[in-house]
Amino acid sequence: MTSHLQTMGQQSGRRSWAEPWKIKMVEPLRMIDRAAREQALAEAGCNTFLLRSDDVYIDLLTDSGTSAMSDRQWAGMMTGDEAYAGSRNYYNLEAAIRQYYGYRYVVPTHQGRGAEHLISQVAIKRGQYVPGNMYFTTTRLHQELAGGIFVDVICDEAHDPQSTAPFKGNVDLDKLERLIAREGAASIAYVSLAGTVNMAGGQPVSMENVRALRQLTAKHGIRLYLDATRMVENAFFIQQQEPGYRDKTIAAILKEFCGHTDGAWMSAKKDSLVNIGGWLAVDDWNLFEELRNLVVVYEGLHTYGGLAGRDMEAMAIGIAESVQDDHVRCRVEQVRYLGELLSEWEIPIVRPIGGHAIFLDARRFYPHLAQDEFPAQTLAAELYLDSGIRSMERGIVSAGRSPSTGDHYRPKLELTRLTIPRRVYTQAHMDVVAESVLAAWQNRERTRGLKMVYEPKYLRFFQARFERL
Ligand code: P71
Repeated sequence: MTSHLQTMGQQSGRRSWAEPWKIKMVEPLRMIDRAAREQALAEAGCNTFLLRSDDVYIDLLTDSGTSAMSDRQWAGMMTGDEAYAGSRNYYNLEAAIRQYYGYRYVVPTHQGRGAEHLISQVAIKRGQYVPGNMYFTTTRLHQELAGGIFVDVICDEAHDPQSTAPFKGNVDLDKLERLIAREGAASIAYVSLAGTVNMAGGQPVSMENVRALRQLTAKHGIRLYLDATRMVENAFFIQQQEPGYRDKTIAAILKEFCGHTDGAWMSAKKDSLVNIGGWLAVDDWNLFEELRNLVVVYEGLHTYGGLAGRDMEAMAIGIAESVQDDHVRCRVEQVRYLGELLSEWEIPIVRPIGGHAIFLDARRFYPHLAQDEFPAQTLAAELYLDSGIRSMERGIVSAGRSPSTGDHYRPKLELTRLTIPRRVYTQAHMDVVAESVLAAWQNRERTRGLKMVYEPKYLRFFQARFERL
């Protein structure tokens, strides 16, 4: 062949692979011009959460609730049993969770934070510690609202965007042991473990780590609960990277991993390919009784938890689809494709490339900006101005303030997240995104920061407003 053009596979010296689906329905995209984007961004207080989605071209704000459902899921929606109590779809959901995650008792919730609320209220006593592998915004807030004190026990590598350790989501067992020795096992509510740690860049936890963690917590009689939101993607990394797992299916790895924990909460809006939904599942009957009593106060009866029957059906089907090996590979490899392009162009991103998103290292885009000038928020604004692409700040704004000192938490990681919805965008979209990031990178030295002009009390990143300096 004389052509210089190479397929994706040829570029990496292998046969190409493609999405394990074809497209049956499309949703037109709209791109407004630069002047309109300037105006939209100003009206949004330079906060991408406050943009109207009609003003967004490629929406990489989040992979939460933004995935495309399959024809089977849509067909399932038509079989919704909208009974107030005992809906058939609840039992289908329960069966899917038992089959694929392995927990016995299931409480549906409207989404992940509904489940976080319940487990935090039931399992935390005021003043107890909740060690976890890096905070997540809503998770930590519910733990704190229940009177818990979050303690970060993730390995140090997780806080270093340039460390290429393969399992940067791992708990540092020494940190946890020191906490137990200092405070006593009785002062620890439970260990809060997340699969593919979101705020660290979608970094996985190894099977070896969860096994060791299980041993340690069991020795001290401490419960271990899992944030299973992106656990399927975590299972893929175990399959690809951990010795002994190459020949196991994602489904088998998922179940083995969950088997080392006492229960899990889930935002099904991610892995499970639905637009809304979540759950909480445990093995302990007494705990379950408390949870399903509390769910009726905040979410709805324990057989719908704030969801319509049709939503539970879509979730049950989505769970089964989500653990298919070809689906997960395609999903994670698409993220990797975007990341490798950016890396090739020497644009600083968190390495290794995580499961659900590319995290741009805003500190290295804008070394001239202080953290109080919100580098990651600035980069999100710049990307939107360049091309209408929407990303999300994951730095000092997301970290919020310490409830005890009132000062900003100052995370080491100052990141802008390009989050890829599942089964929604194509490789061509990824190319357009990469070129927009390149434009922001080339303009980095001329870029000025932001000041915060409005700060809400809870989860400030959602509604805070900024002005350009
Ligand atoms: C994400 C989200 C959605 C979100 C939440 C807060 C701020 C910005 C965006 C939600 C998660 C998550 C993990 C690991 C629990 C939740 C809450 N992530 N655990 O990444 O990633 O679930 O949104 O269904 O309530 O954009 P919920």
